[in-house]
Amino acid sequence: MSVICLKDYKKCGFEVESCELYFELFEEFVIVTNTMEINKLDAQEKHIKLDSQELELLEVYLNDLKLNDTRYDIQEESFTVYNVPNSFSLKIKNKLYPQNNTELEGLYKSGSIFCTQNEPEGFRRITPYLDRPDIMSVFTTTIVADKERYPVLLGNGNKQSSHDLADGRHEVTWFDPHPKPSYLFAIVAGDLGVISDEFITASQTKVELNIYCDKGAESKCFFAMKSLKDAMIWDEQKYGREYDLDVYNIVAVDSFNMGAMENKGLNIFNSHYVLADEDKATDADFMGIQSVIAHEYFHNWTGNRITCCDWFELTLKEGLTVFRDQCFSADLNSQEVQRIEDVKGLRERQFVEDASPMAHPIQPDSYISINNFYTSTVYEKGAEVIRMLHTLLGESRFREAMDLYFKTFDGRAVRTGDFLWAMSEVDKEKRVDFTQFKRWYHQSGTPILEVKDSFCDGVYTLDLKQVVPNKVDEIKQEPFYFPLKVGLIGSDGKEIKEEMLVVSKEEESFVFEGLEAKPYLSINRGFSAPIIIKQEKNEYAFLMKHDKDSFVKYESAQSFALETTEKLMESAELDAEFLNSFGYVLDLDVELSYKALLLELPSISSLMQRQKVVDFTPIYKAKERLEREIATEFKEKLLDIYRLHHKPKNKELDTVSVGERALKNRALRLLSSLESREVIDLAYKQYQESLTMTDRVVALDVLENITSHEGGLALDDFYERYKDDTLVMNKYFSIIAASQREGVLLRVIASQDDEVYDKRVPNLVRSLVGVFAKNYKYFHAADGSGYAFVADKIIEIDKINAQMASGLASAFKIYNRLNQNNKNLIKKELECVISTHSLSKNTYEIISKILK
Ligand code: HT7
Ligand code: ZN
Repeated sequence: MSVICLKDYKKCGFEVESCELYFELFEEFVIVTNTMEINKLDAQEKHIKLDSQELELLEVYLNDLKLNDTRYDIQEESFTVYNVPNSFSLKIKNKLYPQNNTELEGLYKSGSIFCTQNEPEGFRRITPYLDRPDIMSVFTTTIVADKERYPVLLGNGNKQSSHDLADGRHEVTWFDPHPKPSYLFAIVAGDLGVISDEFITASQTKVELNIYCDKGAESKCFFAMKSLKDAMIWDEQKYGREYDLDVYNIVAVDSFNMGAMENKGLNIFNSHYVLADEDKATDADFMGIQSVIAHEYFHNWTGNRITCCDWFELTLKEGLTVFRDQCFSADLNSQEVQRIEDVKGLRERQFVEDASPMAHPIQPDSYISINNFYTSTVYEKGAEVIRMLHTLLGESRFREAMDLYFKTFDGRAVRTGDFLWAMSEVDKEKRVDFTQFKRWYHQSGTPILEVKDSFCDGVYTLDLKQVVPNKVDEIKQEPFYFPLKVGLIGSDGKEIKEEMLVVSKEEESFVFEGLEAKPYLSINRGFSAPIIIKQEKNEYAFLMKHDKDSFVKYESAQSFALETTEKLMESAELDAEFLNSFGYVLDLDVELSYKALLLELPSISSLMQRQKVVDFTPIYKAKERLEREIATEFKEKLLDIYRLHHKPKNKELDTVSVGERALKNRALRLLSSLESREVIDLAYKQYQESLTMTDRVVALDVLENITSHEGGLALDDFYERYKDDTLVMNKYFSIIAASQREGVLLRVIASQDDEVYDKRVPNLVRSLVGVFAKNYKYFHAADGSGYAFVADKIIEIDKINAQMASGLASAFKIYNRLNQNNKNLIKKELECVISTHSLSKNTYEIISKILK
């Protein structure tokens, strides 16, 4: 398999001045005619080699002259035209079969809707092209189709013309004035429902807003529309960025490989991130919609107007846009909850990736399939790196730098180095050593900061040691440069001071003078750096009570629970101080969603990450024991919380209502470990009487895990109610696949035969097989049955959709951390997968890295 390397980048010898595309859509095939005006930039170039994949070529014209096949050559991944002049018009006609396209890249069909997905390399499956992000061109798109079947025909940019043709067909032409790379190209054709609205920009331009969906689902699009308008205002106010076309179209489709795609003026979304109403979407689903709608909108500036020079620069647009969407969600909802949720996500996904053979820097230096690099590292760690710059520079300098970035690079394909240049230009006080800071872009792994402190004669000293892991290939890495927000708190609980330290050396000390007594240390406030803190002595109980920093308060509760669970793995004694602190939090008067987070016990994944050799059985046992002890000790308090906040008829989405549901459901989950009749009744009643999907799904999940009788009744009821709604059925399959009850694998296997299940729909595969692969108890079963099942699925799905298959394969990335028995079992399965005939390069890349 060929490896693409960062160091091999070469500027293209040609530019595409304009690209006119003509799509003739039929039921059995599609004819694409692509007319490009091309200029040579490098006189040495004799032939033009375009990217092309699985295309059936019909005709080729150079400057209107039809070429015979001696003038061009079509290979597996390219199409070359020989001896081209300095400037020329190249017209290529080819044929596609979108109805057979199960990879969901290029032009494909989601149900009866024609749609496209071109990032990163889908465009070459539509027409031969210089399919790389630094080739930016002006596109005109005409779509011709049967008017009755496809009344809606959409393209990028603004609608230019439309008219009816003979035989019941019609054509629509779209023109996008903004030069763009091919990965942002899109078309959609279908018989779609729509909701429309408008937005007046700060400079008083009217923008038409449309959200298209399957007919009948229109009423589920209003929250997405509200989120879009919120995002448009936010980007104007926060970054001075206005929208730049007459229309902004969003289309929701069911078959989609990822969350959504920021095609210029024509976003295409996984329907999961558009459609929602209170009866069928959870509070978390609503938050997901708000954040993904905003993310794609923000890409219009950070991604589309300024794009990436090559795919090694992916984090330039993704890390920055995730940072922007995180700040947006924090501004609209709760700063403290958003920060904690973001850090939780980072640790569950990115820290695990960083500790695995798949670890890579946010700017990788090589890849086999770029599709494998849409990772948590590039996205979430990338966002943390931007956040550190924001912290180091401060809000107003950061904004100044962003303005400079937009002004300097608008309309260009650039590199992270260009972004860092803009940041450094505003750093008048020279706060940041950018040379060292750049290591975050090129080094992988999560640094550990070992912290020791001492107090003598009024001086408090912090001794810090950075332990930087080696790269996957054992190459030594250098210390990082990062902001470390610390607070010192007096024994009376009063804040003494807060400071932002800048850490840059392998070992360094910071002193704080003039103190009366040794203070309590609150470290990495707000999670100012994406690192792991290791302290000799921890003051969790004190910090849970007195720290004003909402993140460190949460962190202390988590760490206390982690250590308590670990102690339970070795002894029968439960730490009484932990129970006291937990009781203290139960009585806290803070925002309810935040309180629900403070009461959350550590996940299996976070416990697993701390073990040298992972053994899931003791982890599960200790966690279950801790839950039971807490529920027994605080049964009455938890019941009081439950009763106080259980409002089954309330469907509102305001902060208090969402917080009440989060908190009372936390109480219910904790109580469920008692497996008592009282709790079963409570959960069953909640399942039956609640009007929100949040409450219904939590109750169903609780019942599924503690009682086969009521669990079975509720699950059957859920199935009957929602079997016609695929989005809700994803939740049904996930609950089965994540269940801790025995016999899960057999139920997962049986679910594949359910008439709702379809292995060609990524959401369904992720909900069933993907969720099962995260069910540590059964995926890692000692008899190897979980591994064998998932490995079989990888082989099967790889033939349908390589991106989906490689996503499943990454579930095996904790291979090197497991005990020898599990390792042997995995090895056997993965060796079988990797030897499969014509395995995709996506899956090959992941498995070969794991087995290395
Ligand atoms: N920029 C997009 C990344 C993407 C994608 C989206 C949908 C289907 C396949 C895809 N491949 C890459 C999504 C984003 O980050 O906004
Ligand atoms: Zn993105």
